[in-house]
Amino acid sequence: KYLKGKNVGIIGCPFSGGQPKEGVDEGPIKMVEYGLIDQILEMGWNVEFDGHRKLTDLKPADDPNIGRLKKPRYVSRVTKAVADAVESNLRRGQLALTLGGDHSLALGTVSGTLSVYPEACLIWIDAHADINTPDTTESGNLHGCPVSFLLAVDDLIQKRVSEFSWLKPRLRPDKLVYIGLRDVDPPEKEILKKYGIKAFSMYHVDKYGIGKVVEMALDAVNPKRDLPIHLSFDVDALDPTVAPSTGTPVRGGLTFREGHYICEAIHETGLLVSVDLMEVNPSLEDEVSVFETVTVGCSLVRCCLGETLL
Ligand code: EXY
Ligand code: MN
Ligand code: MN
Ligand code: MN
Repeated sequence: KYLKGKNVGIIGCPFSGGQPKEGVDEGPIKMVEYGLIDQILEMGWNVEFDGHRKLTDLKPADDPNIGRLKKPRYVSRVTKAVADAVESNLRRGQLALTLGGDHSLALGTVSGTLSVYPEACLIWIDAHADINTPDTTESGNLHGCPVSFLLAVDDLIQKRVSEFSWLKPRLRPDKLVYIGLRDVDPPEKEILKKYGIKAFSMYHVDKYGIGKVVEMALDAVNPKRDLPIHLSFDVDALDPTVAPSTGTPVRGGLTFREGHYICEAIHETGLLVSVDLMEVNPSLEDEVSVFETVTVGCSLVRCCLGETLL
């Protein structure tokens, strides 16, 4: 409906600055090495990919904490560049596919999407809510904060740091929905409650089944099924037995099929304009785990592009 034809622009983002573990920057590199581009071409898509972004060039010489926030300048510069890349892909009629990298990158991807499609809804698949503010974050890791920076609510905007002044908070709380949550910090729960943000935790997946949950999630943010969709998929939403090589694994996650079903069902709406696949860290765990995590990342992406539907 929003995109004409099967054109995808891939934004490879080797970036780990939003959290402390090295290796997550290798996630996009490994997904491409494992053949993701060819797989997408074989599905009949036109693919634009000019290699991974040189994001380390943006690293400032000095980047002291701002309050608790770690590497704020680096994260800000990188995510600004990513926002511009997503915006440019969308303006050229391509689906924007961003491969991470840590989830702070969503500061850029979601901003880019909302600058082209202000009416877009955001479906966030994650074990975590990633909605800490500069005040509530205990870790100071920006991959735990992107959603609070994106939200268009006055009392969060006041708390923002000037370093991120490029970022226009445009996301209305009623356009955001979560699936897969199971490790949410107490202040994050307060924020979800305060703004009435719809969230389907693993409890709801167990209770209703994934089919019903995706339907309810779409009903919440896209009741007429007419708005563009940004899907931000953190691979740690999957159970660690399915995707072990990730920095913040939490037991009790989505099964292989539940994860894929979400991507298939969202593809099926015909409304998907922007996809993030984040937090694959090929330097964690053993060789088999890395293989499983990278290949599941690739197959989730393919399902977003329609692979498994008949
Ligand atoms: N809530 C914790 C924090 O803010 O540090 C953990 C966040 C993990 C974020 C992962 C990537 O989704
Ligand atoms: Mn996340
Ligand atoms: Mn997560
Ligand atoms: Mn926690």
